Amino acid sequence: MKIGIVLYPTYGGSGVVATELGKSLAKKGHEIHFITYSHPVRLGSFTENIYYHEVSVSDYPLFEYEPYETVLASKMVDVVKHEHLDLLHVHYAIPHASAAFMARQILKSQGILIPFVTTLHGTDITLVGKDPSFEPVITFCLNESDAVTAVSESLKKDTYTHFSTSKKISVIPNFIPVSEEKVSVDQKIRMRYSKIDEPILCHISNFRKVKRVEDVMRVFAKVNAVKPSNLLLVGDGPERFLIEELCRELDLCTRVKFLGKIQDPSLVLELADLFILPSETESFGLAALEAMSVGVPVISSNTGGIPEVNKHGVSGLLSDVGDVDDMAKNALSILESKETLDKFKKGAHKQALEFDINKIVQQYEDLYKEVVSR
Ligand code: GMT
Repeated sequence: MKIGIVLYPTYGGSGVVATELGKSLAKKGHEIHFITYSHPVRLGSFTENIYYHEVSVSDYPLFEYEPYETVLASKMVDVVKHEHLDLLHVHYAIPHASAAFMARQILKSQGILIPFVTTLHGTDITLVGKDPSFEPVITFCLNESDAVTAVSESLKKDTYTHFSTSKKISVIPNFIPVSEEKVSVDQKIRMRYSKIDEPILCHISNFRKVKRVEDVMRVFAKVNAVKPSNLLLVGDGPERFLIEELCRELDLCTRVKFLGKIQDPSLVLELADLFILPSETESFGLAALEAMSVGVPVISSNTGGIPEVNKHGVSGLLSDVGDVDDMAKNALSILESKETLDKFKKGAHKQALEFDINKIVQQYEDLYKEVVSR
């Protein structure tokens, strides 16, 4: 099949999922055309069957805002027409599904039929809770998509709560390549960040408010007070400055390392003993799954789609949002002994296998076939 994938090319989970999906489909022989405004972070260099079409918006002196959606729709029309695509898969309702709708209508007027699949990742749905002015556009996009997927049962439920649509939504969760073999940790590298018997805790995010990185620091402070530990923070974003200040205030700087944005965080995760994800809301929690895939148990909040990924007592432990005391208690209980830690590490890895890339990508392929054959 020839598939156009429209995505946000950034470090965010939706961009990672869309890029890894395209790469995996390309390996299976499909021809993949990424359409977005800059080179997707996880795309890497030349890969067979993969094409990248950049959407560049010129600065129009007359307009205050750049008309990205219009330029994107024009690019989609061009790519579908000249590369003879069978299907468009857009990640996020706005502006990607609305641009896909426009492209589909333009192409229809030229006698070309192109279906589009919309995947909801969360922010487009939760956004409406904050700004209802988007509601009519998103509802319309959901209804007009040839198929809609959501990354968790929780997100599917939220979508029906926020939008008056009866459109069928298929749940296709986030995925990850999971190796059957045990990851062997490079002790030399590990010892640069921790003494031999000290645990390493880790958090990865875009440091948005919704991630509650302050809770990560407070949980870490409580764990470290009982059991000397180390914390690796990966990513960057609006809250980073405040978190660095808090780290100094709590006198934790010798034990906390801010590593910044990292293209492939799996190498950092392999060094860790625990992953902390205390988010306010999370439609899935890809970062937690990435940790679990290398056998790292997860201390998380029990919100949104997280409980569908992190199984309480198996791959980690869950607490109410903001309950840092409970999260610290849970972290210490997992770190209590080598036996308990090993039990959770195995549980995390086993649970990650449920979301192995080979199982999940097949679900997208089946959906594409069904949509194209209609
Ligand atoms: O978490 C973020 O801030 C990034 C965001 C995005 O849109 O890229 O991630 C969302 O999509 C991911 C992939 O489906 C999910 O794993 C994340 O849980 C979801 N983030 C939120 O719901 C806050």
